[in-house]
Amino acid sequence: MTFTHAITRRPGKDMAAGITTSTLGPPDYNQAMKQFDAYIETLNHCGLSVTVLDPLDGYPDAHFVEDAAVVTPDVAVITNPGAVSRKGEVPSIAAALQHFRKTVWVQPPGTIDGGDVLMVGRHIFIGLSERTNQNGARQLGEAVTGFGYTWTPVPVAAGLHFKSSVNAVGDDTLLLTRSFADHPALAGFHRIVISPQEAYAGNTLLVNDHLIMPAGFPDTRQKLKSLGKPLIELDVSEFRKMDGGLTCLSLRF
Ligand code: CIR
Repeated sequence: MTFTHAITRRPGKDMAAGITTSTLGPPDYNQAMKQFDAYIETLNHCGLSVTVLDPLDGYPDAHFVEDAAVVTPDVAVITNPGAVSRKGEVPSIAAALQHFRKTVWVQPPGTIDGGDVLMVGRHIFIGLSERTNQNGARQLGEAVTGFGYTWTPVPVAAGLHFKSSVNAVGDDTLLLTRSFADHPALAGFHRIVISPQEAYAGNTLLVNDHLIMPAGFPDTRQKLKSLGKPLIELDVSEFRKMDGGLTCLSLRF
């Protein structure tokens, strides 16, 4: 899929108040801003026109915009995020997306975070996690099947979201952690399995045939180099401290 646009949001000064399970310590705001600017520059370099929203007061996780919507070429599905503290992020993302797509809203009791949704061609894997429930997955599935998409729910036993561990790095190639390596739903793909000590590198982003990976994972870097695509490493250490990474910092479409 070729992307032309991205929506992002600058981190707020209160970013350290977001949800995290990490023990890496609090993020440094100034460092995070530098990393965010480099991320925007990289998306521009990959050919995207990037909308940068202002921080959203009172929502310290709001720069993880990916969780608030799922954007397909035909429709933008506005999510009902699984974390109560994040539900108020959704209206401003819907407002930004309505310039580009018709919007459909996931209704309670369905919950879904965009981080659980992986689109590979016209198939969508939907992780069932602490944030995404069966009802939310079904609502997303129903919103896109009319446009020729199929979908599969996949239980997420490890990591925050499905895409914390599994991402597409080519049309038929997935980069994944060992816990998903033998999952029957993923068996039809060529699979690149990440070594356990580099699990965070599973959050690698494919944008217009460029691979953007987190810096500091030499073994995964070597494996990805064999795909022959331009490979860009970005330091996202401050976002990692808040359980975030490369995919969650933008909506691409
Ligand atoms: C959260 O726990 O919701 C945020 N601190 C991190 C969200 C990361 N989102 C993503 O990977 N899609």
